[in-house]
This record gives sequence, C-alpha cells and structure tokens, in this order.
Amino acid sequence: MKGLIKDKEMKNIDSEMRQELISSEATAMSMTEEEFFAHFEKSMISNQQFFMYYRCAIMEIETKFKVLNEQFSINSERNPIEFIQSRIKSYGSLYRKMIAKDIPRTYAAMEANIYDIAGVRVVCSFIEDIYRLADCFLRQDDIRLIERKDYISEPKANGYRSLHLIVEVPIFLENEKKPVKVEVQLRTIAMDFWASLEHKLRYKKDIQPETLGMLTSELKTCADESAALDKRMQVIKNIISGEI
Ligand code: 0O2
Repeated sequence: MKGLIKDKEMKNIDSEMRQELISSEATAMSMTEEEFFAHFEKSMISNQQFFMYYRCAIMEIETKFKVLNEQFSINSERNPIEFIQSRIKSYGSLYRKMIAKDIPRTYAAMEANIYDIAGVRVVCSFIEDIYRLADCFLRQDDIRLIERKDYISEPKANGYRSLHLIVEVPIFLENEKKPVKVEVQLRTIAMDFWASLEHKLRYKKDIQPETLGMLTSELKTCADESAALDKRMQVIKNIISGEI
C-alpha cells in the first residue's frame, strides 16, 4: 500500500483516519467487539503506524538487554539472561482491557492508558541477576521509569512472582523522536515456568469449581516451593563463584 501512495498523501490519510477515530470517541464507548474490529480494519494505515511504534520500542529494549548480557558475560563469564520473549498485545486482549478499564476505543486513549501494548520478558537463571539487570537498565539516561512493581519481594496472593517495569523509551523516526511505553517483565526460569502454567488455568473455561479450587491451591504451593528453590540455587551459585 505504501508503494502506491506518496508520503505526503499518506500523512494526510493518516491524520484524517486518526481524526475519524478521535472524533468518534463519544460513540466509541458503545461499540460492540465486531464494530470495533471493523473500525480497526477501516483505519489500516493508522493501525499499522500505531503498532509500528511499539515494534520499534521492543527492538530498542531488546537491544539494551542483549548489550548488558554481552557485557556481563565477559565480566562474570556467564550469561545472566537465559532468553528474551517479546510480544505486541493481541487485539482481543487490548479490547478486553479497554472494556475492563472503561477506556475509549481511540489510538490516543490506548496510547495514554494501556501500558503493556508492547511487552518484553527477560528470563534469567538467578534472582540477583534480575535486580542487577534492572538497575543497569534503569540507569540508562534515555529510559524513563513510569512504574515499578516488585512481585518478587511482594508476590501476588496466587503466588505470581516477577519484577515489572513500565518504562518509556524514545524511538527515532525520520522526522521525529517519539517516547513509547513498554512493559518489561523480569523473572527467573522457575517463575516463568510457573506463570505459563497458571496462565493456562486462567483461560480454561470448562473447569469444575472444586477442581479449580484444588488446582489454585496446588499452584500456590508450587509457587512457594519454586521460590524456595530459586533462593537455594542462588546460594549454591554464590558459593561456587566465591561470592560467599
Ligand atoms: P498477557 O496475556 O500476558 O498480556 P494492568 O496491566 O496495570 O492493567 P495489572 O494486573 O495491575 O493490570 O498489571 P500487572 O499486575 O502488572 O500484570 C500485568 C501482566 O503481568 C499480565 O498481563 C501478565 O502477563 C502478568 N501477570 C500478572 N499477574 C499474573 C498472574 O497472576 N499470573 C500470570 N500467569 N501472569 C500474571 P495480562 O494483560 O494479564 O496478560
């Protein structure tokens, strides 16, 4: 599509479509899911541009963690990061969040109110690596911290553990520098293993209440046991590396 339209025309179309979305704010609150998706289809160019910002922000954040991983691997002869996973929030998940938080279905409202459209998950072997990486990352002068939630020191009631950082990172485009929000989740392999299993349970619909209760309690026990394991593994690693 871009090849057929000159850049200037494309900007006009984009701003018209943005306008259309923004001016429809009053009716947007009453849109059904189908109407919302149809609206998104119609404004394809704005849509592509909107998500492009978040894809670029993900690239910036991933690079920052990969650079830290490289440097740490030379200084401490091991890689603190096991793997990095990134995702753009799906339409369905975005839509559910807009309903839950009563956010108007506009790009501007989504950008202002939804902080995890872009998500980067950094999975480490050890808890200490999480805090060390997070500190180094947050000290970078182009990163603005918006919110920090430490679910490792204060786990959720169900046992969920991770360190969450909502940050703003600038992306450099042809004619602008744009700050974009990204949610960074840092966790250990054990926390990640637990969270992916618990996530499956959350989206399981056809489950009997008593089975759900039993699995929820079993998952909480697993979370506590795997947190204890994370701590013991950290101590073993520190002894091996002569840190204690
Ligand atoms: P998905 O599918 O990963 O995108 P907010 O984001 O501020 O509106 P909240 O609950 O205050 O809502 O944010 P929070 O607690 O920081 O959680 C955001 C994300 O962390 C979730 O995104 C999950 O990825 C993860 N998370 C938080 N709590 C749990 C939990 O109990 N279990 C699991 N498995 N993951 C959790 P989404 O949008 O829920 O899902």
